[in-house]
Amino acid sequence: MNFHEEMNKKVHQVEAILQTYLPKQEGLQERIIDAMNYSILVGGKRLRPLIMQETYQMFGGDGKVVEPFMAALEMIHTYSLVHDDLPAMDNDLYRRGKPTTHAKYGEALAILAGDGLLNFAYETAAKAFMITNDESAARAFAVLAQKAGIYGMVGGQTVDVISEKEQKPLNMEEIMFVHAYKTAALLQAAFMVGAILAGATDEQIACMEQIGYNVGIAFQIQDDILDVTASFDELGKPIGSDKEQGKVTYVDLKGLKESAKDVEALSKEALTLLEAMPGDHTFVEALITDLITRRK
Ligand code: GRG
Repeated sequence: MNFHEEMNKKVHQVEAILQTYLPKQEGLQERIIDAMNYSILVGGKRLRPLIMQETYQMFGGDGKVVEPFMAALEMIHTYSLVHDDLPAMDNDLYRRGKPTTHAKYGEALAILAGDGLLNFAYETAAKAFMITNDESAARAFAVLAQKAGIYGMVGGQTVDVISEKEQKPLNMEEIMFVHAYKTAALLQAAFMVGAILAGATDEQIACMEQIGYNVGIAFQIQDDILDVTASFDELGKPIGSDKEQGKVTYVDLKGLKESAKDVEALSKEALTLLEAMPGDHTFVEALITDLITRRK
């Protein structure tokens, strides 16, 4: 398998699915819908919907019920980036090499576009209930909502923002909390929702949650490493932003070498857990391996 060719093919398939769930740019609210669709279509690796679809297929799922959840998760991820880039948060003008939503549409529209994406995500996920009567859809919906909310991404972002605004550097335990909630939670949702919809057992779902945790933490440490070692061209956004904001990161506390080792150990453990799961996981394995060495 040529991983990058396969990845490109799958990303195109995911984007075709996403397209079918985007809101139509019409009506008096056309401007906000334009801002929402710009934020989604401006690029991105589509990791979360891709992982969700792969996991669904791995556990034998072959229907369409996963599709509204894939779109919903990417909408939630996109809203989080739009809000994270706002002046009140990271105040970033570039993401994915393009102007951020507030840089292009103004701050008020960017706040509303984020709100619009979050709400539309749940409108979209709810379409799964029109595809199936199976209780797995309700369970998947609950996991998605939990991992995005105060017991997930919003919770992690809050601890991160408070530490930054109050200039109280985080200790290792708090950094791990932020990584687990802010970053890993949505990846856990991707691994878990796919498994739940395909009828995985509770034990298998718990295993997918752990894999999502490992991949999420490894992904975030790698993000911190890239923030000090990559270039603007590689990342499509300014580097050194953590330092500029006075943040203490995992890399500050453990050093580059140890951090890189931890990324590898976490990823290896995720691969071992994956081995015990049914179905074909060749692509997910390659994806996890690719994430360890990513430069963007
Ligand atoms: C505003 C509630 C709220 C949360 C914001 C997403 C986020 C939380 C903060 C962005 C900063 C950051 C380092 C988040 C960690 C997760 C992460 C690395 C997100 C970027 O995900 P990618 O690389 O993005 O999958 P693309 O652009 O490929 O979609």
